[in-house]
Amino acid sequence: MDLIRLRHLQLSRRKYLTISGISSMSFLLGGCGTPIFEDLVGTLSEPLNQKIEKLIFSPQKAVPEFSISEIQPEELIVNTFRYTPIIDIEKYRLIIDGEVDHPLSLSMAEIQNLPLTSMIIRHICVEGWAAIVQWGGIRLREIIALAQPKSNVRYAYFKSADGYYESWDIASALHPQTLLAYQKNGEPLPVDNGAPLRLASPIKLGYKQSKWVTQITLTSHLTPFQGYWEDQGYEWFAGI
Ligand SMILES: Nc1nc2c(c(=O)[nH]1)N[C@H]1C(S)=C(S)[C@@H](COP(=O)(O)O)O[C@H]1N2
Ligand SMILES: [Mo]
Repeated sequence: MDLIRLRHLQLSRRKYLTISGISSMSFLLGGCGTPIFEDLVGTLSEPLNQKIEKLIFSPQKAVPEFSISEIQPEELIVNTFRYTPIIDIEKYRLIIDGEVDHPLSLSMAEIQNLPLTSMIIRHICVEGWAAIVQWGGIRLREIIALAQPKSNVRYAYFKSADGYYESWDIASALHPQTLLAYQKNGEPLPVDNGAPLRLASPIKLGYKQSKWVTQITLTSHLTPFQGYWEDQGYEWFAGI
């Protein structure tokens, strides 16, 4: 009886999350006739709230990186648990919403206009393999800063086009080596590795690094849905 009730609550919660995701998305897409990139540049000059600003500018320990000769192109195993989604790049938008002053809806062209950061790090999967990979993309902290998060934001939720979902602590999301990557080993990111946009970071295990990210929601609280693997018993923080 209790178990069934819990399951039911989880299901209705899941339904609610989906619906609220869709309605906030149509709000974003429908709400503005002005060129988004001009809006974006406008927000760059606005001050960030002090708490988030402190996290972004406080010296976070950089993880040592590898050299180009150490890249292991054959070692990165495609690890997809559901299916590889088909994404129309012309229609693709990255949504950034939640407890923010400037919700965003960005095309890949707008994202690729932002500064490119490249890093060579080790990807570690709990299934017992690792690979040294070069990732190129935009620092997640720069996108988060553009959205102007409110000072009570503590978590970032990531929704993926294959139904995968993840949540991260905000400090890890704001780490300078946490990227939204669209390049792998100097080439455009292959679809199997998460194109158009995936998370890449040397401070988290492989399952935290969502592929095919479509939505980032900044919140002050964790929901009962913490991540695709976490909800099946994997550790939430999953730091390296
Ligand atoms: N959307 C999505 N992201 C995902 C996964 C997935 O199945 N779906 N698998 C995760 C796991 S366990 C790992 S190890 C890495 C694998 O990335 P790769 O397929 O590019 O090697 O993606 C992570 N991100
Ligand atoms: Mo993994």
